[in-house]
Amino acid sequence: MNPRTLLITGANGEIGHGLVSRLAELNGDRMIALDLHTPDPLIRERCHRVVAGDIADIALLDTLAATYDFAAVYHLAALLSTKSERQPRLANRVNVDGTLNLLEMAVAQARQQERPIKFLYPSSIAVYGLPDLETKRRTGKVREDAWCEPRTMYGINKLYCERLGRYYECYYRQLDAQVLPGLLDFRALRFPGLISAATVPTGGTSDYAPEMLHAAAAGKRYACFVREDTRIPFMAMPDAVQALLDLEAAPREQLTRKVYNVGSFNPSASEVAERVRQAFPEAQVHFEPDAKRQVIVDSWPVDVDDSAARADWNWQPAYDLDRAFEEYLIPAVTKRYRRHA
Ligand code: NAD
Ligand code: AKB
Repeated sequence: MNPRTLLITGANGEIGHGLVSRLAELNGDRMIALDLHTPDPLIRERCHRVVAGDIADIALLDTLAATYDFAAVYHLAALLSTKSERQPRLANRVNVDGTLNLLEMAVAQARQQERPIKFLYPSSIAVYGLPDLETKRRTGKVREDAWCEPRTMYGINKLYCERLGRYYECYYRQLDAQVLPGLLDFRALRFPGLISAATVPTGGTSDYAPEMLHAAAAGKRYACFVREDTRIPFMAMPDAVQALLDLEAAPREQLTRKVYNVGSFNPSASEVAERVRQAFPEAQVHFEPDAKRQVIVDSWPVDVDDSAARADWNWQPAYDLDRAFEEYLIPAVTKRYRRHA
């Protein structure tokens, strides 16, 4: 069988690192990596081609589309929530206009190749917006269609792009004389905060958990910017990558939704600190909440109801909280910082 060609935007980011490494282990897919910043050597050696460029650059996307027949697009490039809140117009340009450019490119490719193109879109728990802590606690796990009232630019961008994906798959150019349905096969996951042992996040608001862990492993003090009782869902990076691959591989007829919640574990910030202190007894973690970032995290749910993903495509995380820390995060970050010492 000929290798498939995949376009991965934002390949130099946290998920990009995990996804490119996993795909390289798995099969012979040809990966074309696109990122604003020149992807690092680890990405370069695993990809067929790496391109340093902007997803806002339509001429660049046209050139890529003229050169390759993509079977799937993993569209990871984005500005995350804290960065987006600081530069909302730029966020809209990257997160919305950039996504629109990729959707246009994918539909044009599907027409040219006369087959649907899969479009994998990592959305976020930031699409939810609980109005206050009491409602957040009372609500517990949120279902996909509840509380979609985001209060951040990033959350609004993500929710809109989920809907753009549905539009491009189901209603694209619906007034044309000849409507061509099913050109795009859009599939989105609403990820919780992700924790990777290999990379340190930047620009997100769930970053306190991975930052705490990496700081402790590196022997640095850490001031956690949320309260001890803050609780949102998290996931270990290998599970996030697996979720993307499993959703991509799922037979289309089994999917009852375009957008799925996926969850794993949901420790409070003090429970994360406890795990970190158990592994690194010298860790210097203290809590110094930033009132404004706190409001954002407080508007995100305590957990997600991912029963649709479990029923439709057998989603099941490999890592619960214990396994994530004991078998993945602690051993891998210890090794990482020992190597860097
Ligand atoms: P990241 O910030 O680590 O990576 C994003 C990458 O996109 C970066 O390498 C950046 O250089 C690139 N990028 C930014 N603007 C670009 C542009 N204009 N053109 C080309 N590339 C550009 O983020 P990540 O954690 O890898 O997240 C990937 C995706 O997953 C994002 O869409 C994010 O919203 C989503 N997501 C992440 C998390 C998480 O906790 N990490 C949770 C939910 C959803
Ligand atoms: C962020 O904090 O912005 C991301 C996310 C939860 O989408 N990590």
